[in-house]
Amino acid sequence: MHTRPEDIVITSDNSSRLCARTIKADFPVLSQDINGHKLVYLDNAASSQKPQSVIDELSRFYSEDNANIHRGLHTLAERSTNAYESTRKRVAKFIGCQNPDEVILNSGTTAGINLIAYSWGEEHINEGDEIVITEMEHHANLIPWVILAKRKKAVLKRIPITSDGRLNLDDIENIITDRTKILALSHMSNVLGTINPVTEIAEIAHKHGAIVVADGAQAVPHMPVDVSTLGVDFYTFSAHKMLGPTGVGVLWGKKELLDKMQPFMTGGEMIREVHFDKVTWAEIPHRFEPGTPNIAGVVGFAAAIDYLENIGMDKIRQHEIEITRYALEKLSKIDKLDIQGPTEPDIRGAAISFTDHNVHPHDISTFLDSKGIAIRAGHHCAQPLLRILGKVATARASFYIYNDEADVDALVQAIIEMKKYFGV
Ligand code: 7TS
Repeated sequence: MHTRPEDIVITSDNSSRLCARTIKADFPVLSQDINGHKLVYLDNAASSQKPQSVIDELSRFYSEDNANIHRGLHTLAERSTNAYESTRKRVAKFIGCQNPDEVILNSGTTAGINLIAYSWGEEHINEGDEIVITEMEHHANLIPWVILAKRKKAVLKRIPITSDGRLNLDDIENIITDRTKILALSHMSNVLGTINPVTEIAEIAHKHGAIVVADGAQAVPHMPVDVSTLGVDFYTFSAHKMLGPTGVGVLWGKKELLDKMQPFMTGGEMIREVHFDKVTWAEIPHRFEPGTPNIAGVVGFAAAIDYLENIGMDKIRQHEIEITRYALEKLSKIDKLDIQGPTEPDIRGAAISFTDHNVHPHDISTFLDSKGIAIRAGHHCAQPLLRILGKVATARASFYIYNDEADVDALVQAIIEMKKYFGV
């Protein structure tokens, strides 16, 4: 069921393009009709669909290997532990990390950012210190810092956005100062699609002695990411947005920082020695993985990474640049439709937010669903950003490896029909 090199179609301009139709056949959920129409799934920024190989691996694990990890001495326990730990190595390689101990497996991006805000933040943030975020953050990379700033009487500062949805770095030297202890920013915005110049901004933060956390929830599924050259200290992402199971995620952190951090959550399998009056912690990564994790999900995640690597992250990025270019071009021709975010596909991902002058985003989504098209409408867990954009909600179509121009055409056609239906 894996996509093979022969599935990559070479076009006349020599750029390799994905054959989305072949890829689609690997995803059983996509073969169904919704409301009498072939499903067009454009809600990938919320969660991606799963290829048969991931579904099979979950089933295989439960059918053949299932046992708890890091504790049993019997054969199934050993197999489960090996499968779980081999995903850790797989993830490390996928993101360019040399030491798998720097990879903490958890429930998702939200868990990773909360861990840093509590473990690192509790120890290092003091009254009057500055925490810098951006105006385009998802609540997962916003609320933990709002709470930390309140708890510690620290100052929360933010990098503003430009009218075309990029970070405005004009005043960056005044925003990031010697009082800045931490900079937390998204690598790719889930609303605007913007790919932020993380390396450039991280360099400024490091010059002032701050640490840098990047939220890679929208980036890792869609483009090559190499933490060894990105220039950040912590990086977080979620398996479910990159073909993997839900409830699995990754926090990558530099060993020298993780080694010094106290655990955020305590319990089984994260200790060295426990007494009634004293506890010592296990080494990383186990110190930050208390309790029984989503073992099957982690094992299935390796199959998702296999699937993506088999295609190649460079090719995935190229495919999405092309589909984004096509979608922006088509959508921008629709009357009274506003598109958010940068207009150049080279500096953005394939999540495209838009609003109609007359039809509420929820009604857009409901109408599109009646045509079998799944998009998301709402504030996308970025209320402060939506307020800045002057919107209560937007409609958002987000594309992935199994989407092609025909899906864009279906979206555009349905929006045109919707406007006719509402008479606007
Ligand atoms: N950060 C970003 C940039 C995100 O887009 C999301 C999820 C998260 C963090 C949280 O990830 P989780 O896996 O821990 O939940 N974004 C969305 C979205 O845009 N629509 O639904 C979920």
